[in-house]
Parts: sequence; structure tokens; C-alpha cells
Amino acid sequence: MRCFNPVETLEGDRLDELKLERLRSTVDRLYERVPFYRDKLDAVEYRPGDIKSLKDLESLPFTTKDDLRDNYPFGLFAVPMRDIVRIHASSGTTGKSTVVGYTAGDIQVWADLVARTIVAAGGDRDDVVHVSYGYGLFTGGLGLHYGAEKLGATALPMSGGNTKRQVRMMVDFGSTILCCTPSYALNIAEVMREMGISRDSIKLKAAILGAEPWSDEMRRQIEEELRISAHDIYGLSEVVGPGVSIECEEKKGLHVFEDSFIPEIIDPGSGKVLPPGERGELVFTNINKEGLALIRYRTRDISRLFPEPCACGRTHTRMERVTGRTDDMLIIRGVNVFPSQVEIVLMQIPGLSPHYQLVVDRVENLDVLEVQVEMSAEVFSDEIKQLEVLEKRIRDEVQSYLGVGVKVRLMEPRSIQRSEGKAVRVIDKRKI
Ligand code: DLL
Repeated sequence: MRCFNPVETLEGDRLDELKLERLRSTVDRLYERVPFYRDKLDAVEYRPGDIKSLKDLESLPFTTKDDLRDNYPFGLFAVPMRDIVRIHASSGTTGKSTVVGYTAGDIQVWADLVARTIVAAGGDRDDVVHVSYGYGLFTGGLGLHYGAEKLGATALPMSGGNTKRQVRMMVDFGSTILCCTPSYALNIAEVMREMGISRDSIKLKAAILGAEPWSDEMRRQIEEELRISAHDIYGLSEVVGPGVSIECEEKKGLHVFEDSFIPEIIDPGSGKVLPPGERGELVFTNINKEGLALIRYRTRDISRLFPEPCACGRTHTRMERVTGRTDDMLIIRGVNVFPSQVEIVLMQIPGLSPHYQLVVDRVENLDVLEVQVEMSAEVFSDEIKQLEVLEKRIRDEVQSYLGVGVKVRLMEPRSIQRSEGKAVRVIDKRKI
């Protein structure tokens, strides 16, 4: 195993010492410098110096997306604006976007974290890192870019879109590591096929895919089609951007870089910390960030932690891949449904493409979930009768997996809009 930073293999006790020291200094600094945190910490009668052990984190208050919005744009920054060298923001589909700021030191730390993820995916300085995450206020593009440069690899700042051009550059420049959303990786593979570019004309060996949920089934499809090793990368702008965690070669969970973030899993209802192995809402505390550091930030992402040692040798805890968010969960006639569950079923049925969308509506006060999925080109030319059999199979299998009846609509190849960034999986007409 190769690591970019020796801290990735720091022994448990030493890692805990480092975490404690950084936690204490972060919380005390926020108390001094950020009025919002001073008020919140005063409310729980916290006094600087009160953190004596990592367990004390549990007594601190949570931070939510609303707190960031209420302090829009720069109210939670812990340094003067003249020390901020970069701003990013999340798109914010509802209300104000959330704004994050980085000092020069933060940019270095972040680049180091992302360099670790590229190495975990098998990269080194000889690689050509093809960055198809969007550049701009979104953290994906510049995040991967700085990581690739930090590693000493060659960064290719493609950004999203213009997929044919992406493929041409991949051939001409010999890209070896692709960074984009999993749905965009499938889109690229499809365009490659349509352009008649054979797998042998590209040098791709790995992909660092994230920013949206995806399943192991989708991983298999991407790995098969592109003949690469696909690694899940997780992160969120509020906490830093990409580089919070990554899958190593074992692909049994994502290592959370604990020298920078302390993860917890809580019960989303009660806010109580859950024991290792139990599934709940992921919460992160920044312990290595100057510009904007958040205490117990509630991500709304659902996961669980595996503190057991990993065969790769990294000592940092692992989190299960994020399969859904507390706020993505659809409630269909009282049954909780995550789009990722539907994906798992669809990907196991031959004759379907990995492009799908869920359309939810309310008809006569009853929720109706329609699964729209594209057929592969071969199936599309089949007789109607065979299509009916396929439709019924999907309906039955989704129903038995989810425990709720669904409508199924087989779609023509290429009729569902392709993503160039995060895929839109759900169209909920009930809210309109
Ligand atoms: O998506 C940062 C990122 C960029 C991560 C590139 C990975 C690669 P936001 O736009 O703030 O930041 O969205 C964060 O996206 O809370 C999750 O719900 C979701 N998400 C991110 N990575 C994954 C993943 C970036 N690997 C939100 N699996 C998070 C599932 C993910 N969901």
C-alpha cells in the first residue's frame, strides 16, 4: 500500500491525541472568534479548556445548513476577509446558497487531502488526471485539480460538458484517471461507444467518482465498460469539498481523514450518538481548518462507521458509502424509499441501461411512483410481448424489494436526459 501522507497510517492512540489537540484548539478558537459559536457554546455552558477527551464532543451543539444560511454569506468565518483566498458555494436549490471560505493554509490542507484520495485510487505523479467535475463555485473541479497538482500529477481541467471533446482529449492526452460523477462516467462511456472509440485507444486505469449516490451494481457496470478501477470519493462543500473520504483498493468503505474531520453517526430524530456499525446521520467536526470550521455539522447523509482495521494499512476509520440522504428519502404511501434502492434492482435486470428516473405524483390523494428506465438498444427492437414481460419483471422485483407498488415505463434508448454533473434521479410532482 502506498499513502500520500504518513498521517494516514498513524497508530490509533497517536491519532486520537492529534484529534483531541486539534479539536480543543478549534473549538476554543471558534468560541473566541465567531459570535454565533460563542452564543451556541455559552448556551451549553461551555468554557474554553473544557474539552478534556474526545467523548466531550458529544456535549457540544450541532450546526445545520440553516445556521449557514442564517449567517449568509460570511458570518461563520473565523478569520478576517483579508485572510480568505478562495470562496466556494453550493448551488442551493432551495433558498440561499451556502458559502464557504478558505485561507491559504486551508487550500494547502485540502490539496493534501485530495492528493491522498488520488493515491488511494492508485495514482501517482505519472498520471494524467482528467477532471470533469464542474469548475466554478462547485468544489469538485478545483478540489480535484489542486489535489492532482499537489501530488505532482498532470491536471487536465476539463470541467463538465461537451462530452465528445472530453473523449477526444482523453485519447489525445492519454488521461489515466477520470474524475467526475458516476452518472457522467456512464455518459462518457456511452459517447465513447457512439464515436466508435475502442477501449484500447484510451489509457484510463482508474476513476474517482462521487458527488452523488451510486451503487455497487453501477460500479460494476462502469468498471466493466471502461475497464478501470472505480473508487468512491465523498465530500461536501460545507466541510471542505471532495476529499473528506475515499475508498482504498479494498473498496470496503471509505476512509475518513480523521486528522481533519471527526465523524459521528447520530440518530436523526433524537440527535443521540449511535454506536459503531449502526446506520444514521453523518455528522462532521472540522479540526484542521481556519477560514470556516464547523462543529458537529449535520450532513443529512446516511451512513455508518467501521472502526475495524483495514487490510490496506490505513488506520483512519471507514464510513459506508452514502446511499441516501434523510431529505432525499421519498415517502410513498407511508413506505420509505431511497432512489438508490431502485437503482440496485434495476442494475440487476438484463436488458436495461443504467439511465433511470423516478417520477412521483399524487393521483386522487394517493402517491404514485413511476420508474422510468431506458432499455438497451437490443431490447428496444424486441417484440411488444417481450417488452411486456420485461416491464412486469421490473414491477415485481422493485415491488418486492421496496415493499411498495410502482408503475414502470420502459423508455427508448437515449430518451432520459444525460447528466454532466449530478444526475437528477427524482422528479417529485407532488410539491408543485
Ligand atoms: O458534492 C463535493 C464533492 C465533489 C464530492 C466531487 C465528491 C466529488 P456538495 O455539492 O456540497 O459537495 O454536495 C454534497 O453530495 O452531502 C452528499 O449528499 C452528496 N455526495 C457527495 N459525495 C457523495 C458520494 C460535493 N460519494 C453532498 N456518495 C453530500 C453519495 C455523495 N453522495
